[in-house]
This record gives sequence, C-alpha cells and structure tokens, in this order.
Amino acid sequence: MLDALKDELLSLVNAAADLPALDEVRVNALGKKGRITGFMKELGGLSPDERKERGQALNALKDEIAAALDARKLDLAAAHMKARLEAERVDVTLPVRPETEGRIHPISQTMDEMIAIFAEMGFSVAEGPDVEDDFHNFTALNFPVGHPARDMHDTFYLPDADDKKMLLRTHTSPVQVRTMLNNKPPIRIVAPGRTYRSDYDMTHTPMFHQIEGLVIDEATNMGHLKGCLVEFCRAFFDVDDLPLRFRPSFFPFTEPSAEVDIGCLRKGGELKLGNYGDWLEILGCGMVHPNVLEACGIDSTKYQGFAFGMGVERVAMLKYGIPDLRTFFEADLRWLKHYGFVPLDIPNIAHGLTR
Ligand code: 2NL
Repeated sequence: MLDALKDELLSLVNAAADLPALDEVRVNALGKKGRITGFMKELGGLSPDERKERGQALNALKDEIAAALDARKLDLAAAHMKARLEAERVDVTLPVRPETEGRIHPISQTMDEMIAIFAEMGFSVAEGPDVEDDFHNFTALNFPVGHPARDMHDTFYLPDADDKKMLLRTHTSPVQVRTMLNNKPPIRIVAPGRTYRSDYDMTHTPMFHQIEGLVIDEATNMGHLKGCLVEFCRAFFDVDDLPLRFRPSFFPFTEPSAEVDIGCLRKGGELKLGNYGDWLEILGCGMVHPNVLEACGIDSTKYQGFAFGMGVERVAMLKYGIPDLRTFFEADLRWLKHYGFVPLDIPNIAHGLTR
C-alpha cells in the first residue's frame, strides 16, 4: 500500500509544472494534514513490533518524497531562470537608437578624441582640483613674483581662507606639478580640464578648457616633442601630410619654448587644413624649465622633459566648423542638437576620429 502511495506521490512531484504547484504537492504529502503525516499519526494505535516496522517504512517514504521534492524544485528553478533569460534577452550589439534626444557636448567629444590619441601613444590621464593655491598654479611653474598673469585682473582669487591665497587654476599645469611632486620619472601624462581667467569678449570666456601634456625621462629631447605633436595633429585633424611649423616663443615654464602652426589654406572665408603654404597657430610647447623640475622635486641634472598645452575650444571650433566661441556655454539645446554628438559614439583610434 505504501508502494502505491509512493508511486502516486512521485508522479505528482514530477508532474508539478511550477513552484506553486510543487509546493501544493509538498503540503498534501508532508504538511500537517498531509497523507504521510496522516499515516504517522496512526502509528500510536499499533503494537510495538508493527509500529517499529511501519514507522521505519513511513520515515523512508517521507525521506524519499522530500528528496524528490528538492530535486524537482532545483529543476523548476533552473527552467524558470532559463525562460527569464530567453524572455529578457537584450541585443547589446544594437547601435544607439538614433531618436535618442541627448547629445555629447563638442568640448567633451573633442577632449575624448584627444585623450584617445594620447592614450594610444602611452600617455595616462591626470586630473586635479579646479581650486588651486599660488604655489601649484604659479610659483612652481617659474612665474616670478609680480608676473602680470598673477594680477587680480587676470586671475580669479577666492576670498582668503586659512591665510592661504586660493584661486581658480588659470591653466591645467598645476595638475602636472602635482604629478611630478607625487611620482618618480618616467612620467607621461595628459591633463585635460576646465581653466579660468578673468576675460570676456569675442574670443575669450571666463571658463574654458585646456589639455596639457608632460613627458619626463632621462633623455627626453625636442625631437621627441616634435614627433609627438606631429603624430597628434595628423591623427586629430585626419590629414596625413599636415605640415607643422615650430616658431621660437616664450613661456616662464619652458626653455626653449615654441609655438606650433599647422598648414592651412584661407580662401573666401573658408579654412582648409593641409600643405597649402598658409599657417595657423594651434598650440604652445617647450622643454620643461629646470627651475620647474627642481620646484617639483625632480633632479634637473638627471632628468629632462617636454610639455605642451592647447585650448580645447579653439581646436574644436576649427575641427567642427563652429564659428562663435561664446555659443559653447549658452546651454542652447538647438545648438547642442546641431553641433553635439550621439552618445556612446565614443572616439577611438580604430573607428577613425572624423565623421
Ligand atoms: C598654450 C601653451 C603650454 C606648458 C603649456 C607646462 C607644464 C609644466 C611644465 C612646463 Cl608642469 N610646461 N605646460 C608648456 C608649454 C606650453 O601651453 O598655448 N596653452 C594654451
């Protein structure tokens, strides 16, 4: 008789189509009013010998049904998960929906493109605070006391706190100063970010963006600097034979210093980049001044390096034909729809950086 019950219960367990149905089978077999439990309750009325034999048989049956319930439960849970995974499948290779409203600002896109190129060359990205002190923004960079850039008219100073004069960084160079102070050469970093100067007209906004680069090693020289910048400009503007011209210049933090022009053609208000004989200034660079290395704890008799810096807005305007600087910061959604980039259209070298 128990064999018949066993067969019946096992077939009910295996027939349960889902977890609630299986639980119902469990309650009907092993619950307080379950059928096996019912037989257990009758044991009291049996003789000791009968009770022993019957009790053992019922316990074995109970264990077997419990094990079958557990096994079936695992199967049903796995089947349930499999069905969910099928039903909720997402094709991650699908492109971003073109109707997506959001756009990446051209400044973000341009900085990501620059970072992609420099990353390929082995540069790391370094960041630092927008609020800086005099030492990291000026003194360590060989700006003499009384240099015009330190003037209240050019630099945003914050109200005095803890008798330390704080300011909004006027370039991203303090990021490299911090990197040199905290790391041993060789160093190879780019520092992209916001910068601030008290200036507002057709070609200046009080907040703008820069990317600077710094390479320090034992034998780093101006040949490395030229090669690096030629490689960068050709990749960034996607012109293979783009010529570069290095003109002597002056910055407090580099010696020698140079300004770099790229070849172009100006014709009827249009501007074309390439080997056409005209020149357009694009960035500044030089060999890091020994005073800067020493101020940043680097032995200038053992190490030397190059640095460069460029304005992101200027280069973005050039590359994407954006005529007016001030529109970058007007938060005009129609402008962003026109000049912005589709999200997840992430710049990368293999893809090509120009569309
Ligand atoms: C420009 C020129 C430049 C640097 C930035 C730099 C940083 C350190 C040491 C030495 Cl920590 N130099 N940066 C060097 C030369 C030029 O920027 O026209 N920027 C918009």
